[in-house]
Amino acid sequence: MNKTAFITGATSGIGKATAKLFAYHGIALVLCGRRQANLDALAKKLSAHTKVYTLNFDVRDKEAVETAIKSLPEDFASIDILVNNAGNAHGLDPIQTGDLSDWDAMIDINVKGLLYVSRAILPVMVANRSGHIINIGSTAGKEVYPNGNVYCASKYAVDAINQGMRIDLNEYGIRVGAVNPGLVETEFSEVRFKGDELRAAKVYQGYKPLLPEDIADIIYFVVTRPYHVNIADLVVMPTAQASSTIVKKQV
Ligand code: NDP
Ligand code: 8X3
Repeated sequence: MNKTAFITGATSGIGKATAKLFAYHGIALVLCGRRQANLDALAKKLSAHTKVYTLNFDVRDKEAVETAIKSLPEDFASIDILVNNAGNAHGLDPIQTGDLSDWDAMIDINVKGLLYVSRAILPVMVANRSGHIINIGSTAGKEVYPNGNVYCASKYAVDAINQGMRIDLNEYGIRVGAVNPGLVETEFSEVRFKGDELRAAKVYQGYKPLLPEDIADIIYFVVTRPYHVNIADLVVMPTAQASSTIVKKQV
């Protein structure tokens, strides 16, 4: 496919799996994240299949976001597909004891970071009168669960931003849609539990969780629909999951 995709959070999990699948289909890639070694390793691997450029910035830093995106070489500057994927949960605590720095991280990364990146890329899409934005939300943005409070709020915000983008960009022919996964086995829980690998592993034990490749398949499906088809909002869970709190586990 003769297109260029800009993927945030490409250093692991859903973003990395999406980068791989896009590369195998010849989509040129701008891969973003903070871990340069991961970006370099992925770029090296995927360069056999497509053109790859890496950008290292923290989505919380609006100047860095703008500078990085402005620095894109001409070959990569005309973005057709933006996958707003960078994000994480930080902590799982009741509201009355939540850690303020965790709250800042979730709002700054999942909400403000997504906005900064979108704002920096949108002028090109508006000028081209075409483009496709895929916002990675969550079932946490559809249903609040115990101790999910601020993470859920950040993903409800992504849901609202997804709708708002679609409305405002309608006249420019830019497609906007969200993919909202349930439980996907990635580095997500390791980050949420601050490196506690045992606690993180337990989240995915006793049932078959989604894999990042499952979400990548869906994102690829979304971007390969004919132009008149916009998948506006999609929720996907493992078969074992019925809601944020109901997961059928083998005991
Ligand atoms: P991972 O932890 O595996 O990946 C998160 C990605 O986000 C990494 O590439 C990380 O890159 C990037 N990232 C995090 N913080 C920043 C930052 N400040 N600046 C730039 N990049 C950042 O988790 P997932 O793949 O699971 O998460 C991807 C998205 O999917 C998130 O938005 C998450 O909320 C969402 N999601 C995940 C689900 C799950 O169960 N796993 C379910 C529903 C939604 P680096 O550290 O290199 O900066
Ligand atoms: C990630 C899924 O259920 O851990 O967004 O919030 S959950």
